[in-house]
Amino acid sequence: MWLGYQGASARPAPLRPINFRLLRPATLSARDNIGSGYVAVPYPPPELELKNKVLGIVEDGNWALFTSSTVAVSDEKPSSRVVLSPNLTTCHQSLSDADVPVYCCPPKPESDEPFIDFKFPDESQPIRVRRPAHLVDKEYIAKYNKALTIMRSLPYDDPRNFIRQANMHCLYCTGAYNQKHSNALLKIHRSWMFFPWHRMMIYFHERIIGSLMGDDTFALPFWNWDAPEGMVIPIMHMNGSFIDPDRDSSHLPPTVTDDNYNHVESGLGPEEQITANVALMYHQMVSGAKKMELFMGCPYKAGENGFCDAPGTIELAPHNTLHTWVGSNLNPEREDMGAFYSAARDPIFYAHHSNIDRLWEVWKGLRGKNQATLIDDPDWLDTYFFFHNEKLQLVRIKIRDVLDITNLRYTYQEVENPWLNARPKPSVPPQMARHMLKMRDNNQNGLLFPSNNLMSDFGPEGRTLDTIIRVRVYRPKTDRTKKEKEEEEEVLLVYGIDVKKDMYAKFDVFVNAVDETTIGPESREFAGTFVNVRRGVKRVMNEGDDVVVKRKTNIKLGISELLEDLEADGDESIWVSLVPRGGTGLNIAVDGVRIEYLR
Ligand SMILES: [Cu+2]
Repeated sequence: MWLGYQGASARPAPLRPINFRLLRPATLSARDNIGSGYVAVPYPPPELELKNKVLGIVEDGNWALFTSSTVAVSDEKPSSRVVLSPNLTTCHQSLSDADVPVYCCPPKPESDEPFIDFKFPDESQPIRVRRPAHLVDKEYIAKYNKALTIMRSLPYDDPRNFIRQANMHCLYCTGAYNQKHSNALLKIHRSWMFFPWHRMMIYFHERIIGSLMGDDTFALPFWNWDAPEGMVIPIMHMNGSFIDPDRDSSHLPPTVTDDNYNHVESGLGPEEQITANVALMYHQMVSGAKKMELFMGCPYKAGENGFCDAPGTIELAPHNTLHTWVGSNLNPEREDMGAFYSAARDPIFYAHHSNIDRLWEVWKGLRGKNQATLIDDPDWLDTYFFFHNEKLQLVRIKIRDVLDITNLRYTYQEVENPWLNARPKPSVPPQMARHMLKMRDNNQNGLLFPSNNLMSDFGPEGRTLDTIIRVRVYRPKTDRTKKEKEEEEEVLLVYGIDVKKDMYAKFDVFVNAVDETTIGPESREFAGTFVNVRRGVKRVMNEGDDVVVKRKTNIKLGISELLEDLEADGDESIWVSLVPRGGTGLNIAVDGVRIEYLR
């Protein structure tokens, strides 16, 4: 017998919606207008109510009746495919590391609201052009600033309220909703949900701002941190309603962004930092992202078993790294930007994600017409979420709805992508490096392993990254033809990554590095990075039980091009170094490293 989720009973006793503010009482401000006793805008309109009742019950299978006040029980197994979606009746709180409740659920359960299905904006609407934040003019900033001020002053009951908007991210990053038809938590990071979910979020946010300023041509700016001119916190975000006091004060302008932030300062001068950032981008967008999954993240499907946990390149860095880089080092979890639950409280979040969204478009363009750039799996296409639109309606929107931005009536201003041809060079000439690595191989210095693939598996306990791990990894195939390489990307899989505590954790991966302590993304040996950003929650309270949300993670790093440049394509094994960063390695264990091939 299948037991449906127990709707309203799972909701915790009413907490003030913004209890996590308790973490930082000093930053409480009137502008957020939290919990004020406003009368909500009267909705839903009665004609919408019936539709909700119908659609909410039968949309993807033969499911029992769900309402927020009944316990749903069904004897029937789902008769059709179950797509990933939130069960809106299950919103629950979480606990931060300091045992402070994090509660970002809406004041009124979204399951009590009628919803409509998303419709594309009318084709007669102007195409809204998102421009680089460092290039927008004063008039634009003033209008946007005014709209933000209004958003902050709206009552918390109003889904357009600025903190309500921010809490949308909190809901879906902390696992505040269960998946529909399952007790598994729904999370939108570290998988192929990452790009589309954030596209939806900022799309609705943008439309709300446009309507508040009475300008349907309004488009969000993008923080162009992948180009030298944009590698600083945009000046517009240093004024008015764009300010967030909870940022790392040593990272304000004119400090150059560290797109591969190690949780400690890189010590690089501005020019070197820019070079490193550009090289990182080349790796994350070009050489390390030659297959869909490497860029988009792994397939994540409904139910416990379909869970996946291998993020795409851009999500790891610069996305994760810059979140942490912006957040305040004085706050326990680097709030605001440095923890997912609070990140969208900083207006820069939207410009950050606008650039992420742009890079998705750029990547599609780079892959060209002949190569698949869209996932055709219906489970992904039909995955849906709920957002409020500018008319305060709850909208159900599917991933398939947001795949063509022309349909959404927006675009990006064309800018130079300086990383496009920034293919890095090896730090040591490959012939010399091979010689030195061979010498190392012959020296029994305790760091070495025999050349067989089993030894790059560290066993069920894994190995802690308290120091650099160097391991020789066997390559099943050598000297593949160009065609074979195009068909199948050689992938370095670092598996069973166990981040023991929800906190910033990072290690970089190098191939055939002679001295990995002195190099970074500007060197060809750099194969990628793993970055864990805090959710800002320790436990998610689910159904009266604590659900342990920790689980092991993988990363997949595309290395075909890198191996060519390191002249290692004929070698039966390569040296792989895992280099812990920022003192975070004690908190990370890894089960092993191996080579796979990805079509
Ligand atoms: Cu996010």
